[in-house]
Amino acid sequence: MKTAMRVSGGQDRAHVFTRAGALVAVVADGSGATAVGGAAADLVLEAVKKAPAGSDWAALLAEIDARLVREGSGAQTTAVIMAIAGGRITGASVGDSGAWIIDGDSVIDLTAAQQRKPLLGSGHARPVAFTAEVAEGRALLASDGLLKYAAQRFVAEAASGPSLDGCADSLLALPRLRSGQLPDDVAVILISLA
Ligand SMILES: [Mn+2]
Repeated sequence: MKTAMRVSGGQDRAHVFTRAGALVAVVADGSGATAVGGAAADLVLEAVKKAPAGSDWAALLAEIDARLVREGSGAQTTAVIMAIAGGRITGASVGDSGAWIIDGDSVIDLTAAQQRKPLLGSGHARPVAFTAEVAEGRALLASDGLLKYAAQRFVAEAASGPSLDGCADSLLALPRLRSGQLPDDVAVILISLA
């Protein structure tokens, strides 16, 4: 499976890797003071990298929530994890980062049932798992810097071009203001499912 990833900076993080035949993708958007929020997002990435490919992702997010509380920095973060293996998608999320399946005009928000608050690090996060069959099209993981500031149909259109890298560039450009500034940091991973 081909992938493309873009991260504008700040406290947003993204990582995608393959292990034991599974593709695993994760986006985290840290909250609070930059260094602290970024560290919380980094912790999510490190935990996902260490987890077995077939992990219970919601349970892993609950563990991360507890671990952030134990560390006592006050750091909080969103997280969305997606694993693709054997024709199935499994994942889990907390916060307002999202995961979509885009196939032409059809958009399925796998994270529609997620709990936007409280975040990981609150000690009260409620991770919600999702599953789907792999079909045609593309999977998108993104922080709210994209999903909150660009209309769904424009995101779907930008994600559907012929070149995955071109699509990732287009997605990063979507929320950009006329001044050239981004209203929020953006992390995006695009995965070709075909
Ligand atoms: Mn954000």
